[in-house]
Amino acid sequence: MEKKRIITRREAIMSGLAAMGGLLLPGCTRVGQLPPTYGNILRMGDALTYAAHRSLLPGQSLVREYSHRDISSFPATGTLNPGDSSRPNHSELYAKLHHGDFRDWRLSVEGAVARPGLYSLEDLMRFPSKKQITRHTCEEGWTAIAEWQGVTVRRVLESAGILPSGRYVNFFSFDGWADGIDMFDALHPQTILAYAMNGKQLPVPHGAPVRLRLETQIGYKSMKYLQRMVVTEKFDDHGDAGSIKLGWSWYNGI
Ligand SMILES: Nc1nc2c(c(=O)[nH]1)N[C@H]1C(S)=C(S)[C@@H](COP(=O)(O)O)O[C@H]1N2
Ligand SMILES: [Mo]
Repeated sequence: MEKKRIITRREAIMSGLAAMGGLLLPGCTRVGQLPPTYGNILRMGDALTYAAHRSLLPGQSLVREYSHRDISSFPATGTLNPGDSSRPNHSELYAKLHHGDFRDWRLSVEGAVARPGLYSLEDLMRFPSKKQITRHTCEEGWTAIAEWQGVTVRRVLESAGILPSGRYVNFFSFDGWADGIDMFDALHPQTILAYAMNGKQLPVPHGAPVRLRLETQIGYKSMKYLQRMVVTEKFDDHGDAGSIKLGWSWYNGI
C-alpha cells in the first residue's frame, strides 16, 4: 500500500470534478437533476428530493455538528453481528476476522480506480483522521447523536485514483447488503469510513471494524460491516441485495 503513488490533490479534484460534471452539467445527455432511479413509479419522490438537493442546496453544504454534551444513547439496529452462527446467512469469514480482532480484515477498493487495492485497518488509520459529532436519523423514526472517527471516503478514493469515468461508489457488507451513492455524496467532506465511535474502537453491533457514515442521507445508507468499495460508471440498484426491493429510496437526503 505504501509503495503506491499517491495521487496529487489536484488530480483528485480534477477527476472528482469530471465525475461530478457527469451528474451536474446542464444540457448534458446524462441526467443531471434526476436520480438514477427515475422512471420507477414507486420512486417518484426520489426525483423531488434529489433535484432539490442537487440544484437548490449550495454544493457540498455541511450537516450540523454537535458538541460532546449532546452525545446520546445510541441503539444498534438491523444486523448486530454478521458472524453470529444463529443467523440464516451468517458469515464464517466475518466470525474468523472478528476472532482475530480484525487484524486480517481488508477493505477492497475496486472498479473505476487507477490503483485497486486492499486496505487494512492500519492503512485506513494512517490517513488523516476526521472526527464528527452528528445526528443519525433512522427511517423507523428515532434519532441519536454520536461521535464518529475515520477517514474520508474522498481521501481513500484519492489514494486509489478515481478514473474520470467513475460516477458512483458502491458498498458491500459482510451481512450481504449492497448499496451505492453518487460521487457528489462520496466526495462530501463528512462522508467517512468510520473505525471509532465515541472515542472507542467501533463496536461489533455498530458495524465493526469499519462502517460508512453518510451524514447527508438517512440512517440505512450508512452501511455497517464494510467489505468492498467499488467505483462504477453506471448506476446499479443491486437487485435483491439492494435497498430498493424493500421499498426504500436509493436517494434519501436529510
Ligand atoms: N450492513 C448493514 N448496515 C446497516 C444496517 C444493517 O442491518 N446492516 N442497518 C442500517 C440501519 S436501518 C440503520 S438505522 C443503521 C443503524 O446503525 P446502528 O446499528 O449503529 O444504530 O445502520 C444501517 N446500516
Ligand atoms: Mo434505520
